[in-house]
Amino acid sequence: MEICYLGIGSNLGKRSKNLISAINKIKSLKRTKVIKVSRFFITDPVGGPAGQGKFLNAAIKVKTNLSPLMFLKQLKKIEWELGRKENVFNGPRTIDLDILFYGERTIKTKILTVPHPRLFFRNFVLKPLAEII
Ligand code: PH2
Ligand code: MG
Ligand code: MG
Repeated sequence: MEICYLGIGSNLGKRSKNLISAINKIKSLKRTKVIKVSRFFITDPVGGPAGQGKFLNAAIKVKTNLSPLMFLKQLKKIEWELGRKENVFNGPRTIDLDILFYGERTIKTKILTVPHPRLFFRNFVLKPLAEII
């Protein structure tokens, strides 16, 4: 099993409900265990269109036997199930699930880059991550 860290965020709809539902769905993924969940942080939006609402952000630690691309596919499915339709870059979203680290691997494909390429510039990721790492 590989240890992975995920960043999660929401700034549309019931933000804490969205985070909790996403975490529960991740808990019920096969070959995957949620080990730690950070507190939920209210954060100012970074980038994206002006005037979007504040985010609720958290980080979670999981163990998984799913391959990185299979894991990504499952996370995208959860985003979709929770009603994510928005596609504006850095824009408002009901739920965003990002793979920050997947074990010690570095991955660079069209659909997945790990470690997450913007993680190191984003306090809304680093703060919750620091709490659980
Ligand atoms: N996600 C983004 C862009 N900006 N800002 C905050 N505060 N929190 C986020 O999760 C966030 C963001 C793109 O995924
Ligand atoms: Mg993101
Ligand atoms: Mg994302």
